[in-house]
Amino acid sequence: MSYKKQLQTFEQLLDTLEGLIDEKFLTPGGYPKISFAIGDVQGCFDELRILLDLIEFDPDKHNLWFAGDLVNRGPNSLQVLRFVKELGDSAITVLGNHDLQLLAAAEGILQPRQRDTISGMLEAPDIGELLDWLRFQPLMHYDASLDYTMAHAGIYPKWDLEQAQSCALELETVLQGKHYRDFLEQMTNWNKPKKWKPDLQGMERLSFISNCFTEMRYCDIKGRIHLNVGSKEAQKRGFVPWYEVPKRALKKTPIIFGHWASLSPQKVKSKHLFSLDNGCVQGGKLTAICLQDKSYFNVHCRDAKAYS
Ligand SMILES: [Mn+2]
Repeated sequence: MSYKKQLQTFEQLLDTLEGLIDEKFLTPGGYPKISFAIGDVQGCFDELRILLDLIEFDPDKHNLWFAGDLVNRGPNSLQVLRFVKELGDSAITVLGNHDLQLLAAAEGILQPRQRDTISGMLEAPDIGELLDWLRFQPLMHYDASLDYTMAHAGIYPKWDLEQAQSCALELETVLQGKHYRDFLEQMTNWNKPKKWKPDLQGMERLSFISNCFTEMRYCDIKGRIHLNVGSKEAQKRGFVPWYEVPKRALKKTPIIFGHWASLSPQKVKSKHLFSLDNGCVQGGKLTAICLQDKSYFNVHCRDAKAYS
C-alpha cells in the first residue's frame, strides 16, 4: 500500500473512532454534554449563581459535579440545597463533612458550633425532603467514559478504584438504610482507627471509610490518616498530603476533591489531581473546572466578613 493510501486509511480510521467516542458524550438533543466540577459551595449561593453565569450554564448542555460541603458557614445553604436538588440528573454531588454534620444536627445529635449556620435551616418547611435527598447522595463518584473520579476529601492512598467504590457503597448503604441514625450518632468518634485493615468491622470500619472520604488531609508515609492536624504540626511530624503517600494505588485516574481550602489548584503538582476548594466561604474564591478542556473559572467571595 502506498504511503498516501495508508494515510487515507488511517484518517478514515480516526474519523470512525472520533465518531464512536463523541457519541457517548451526546445529549438526547445531539450535542456534546460538557461537565464542570465545582469546589465547596458551603452556602455561598450568590457566588454559585455568578459562577454558573460565567460558564453560561445550561442544564441541557452541561453537567455539574459538586465536590461536597454544599452547606454550612455560608449564608444561603438552604438555597444551595434546593437549587442542586432541582437540577436532578444534571448535577452530581458527593457528601462532605459539613453535609454529614447537617444530617447529624437535624437528628439532634450534634450541636452546631459557633461559626455554623445550620440551625436556621432546620426550621424550613421543606427541610425534611432536602435532607432525605442529601442523605442519598454518594460519597464518591466515578465516570468511566470521562475517566474522572470525585470525593470530598480524596481517595484513601491504599485503595484502588474498586476498593474505594466498594467502601463508599458500604457506608452509602448504611446512610440510606433504616439505621442511619445509629451511624450519625457514633460518628463523633472521628479519629479512630488510623489505618485501613480489610477486616475492620462495624463502627470502626464505617468511621474509617467516612473519615477517608470526608475528613482526610494528612497521612504519614505508611498511610495512617491523621485528622485535625495543621500544616506546621504535619511538617514537624513528617506527614504528607494523602496524595503524596508513597505507592498510592489510584495514581492514573484523575481525582477531583475539595475540603482543603489552603490547597489551591496550583499547589498540587500533579496533572491527575484537582483540588477545587478555594475557600470561597472564608473570603477566597469559588472555583469550577471544565473536565473536557481543564479550563478554570473563579468567582471571588462577595462578602467574607458577613460569612465568618
Ligand atoms: Mn470539608
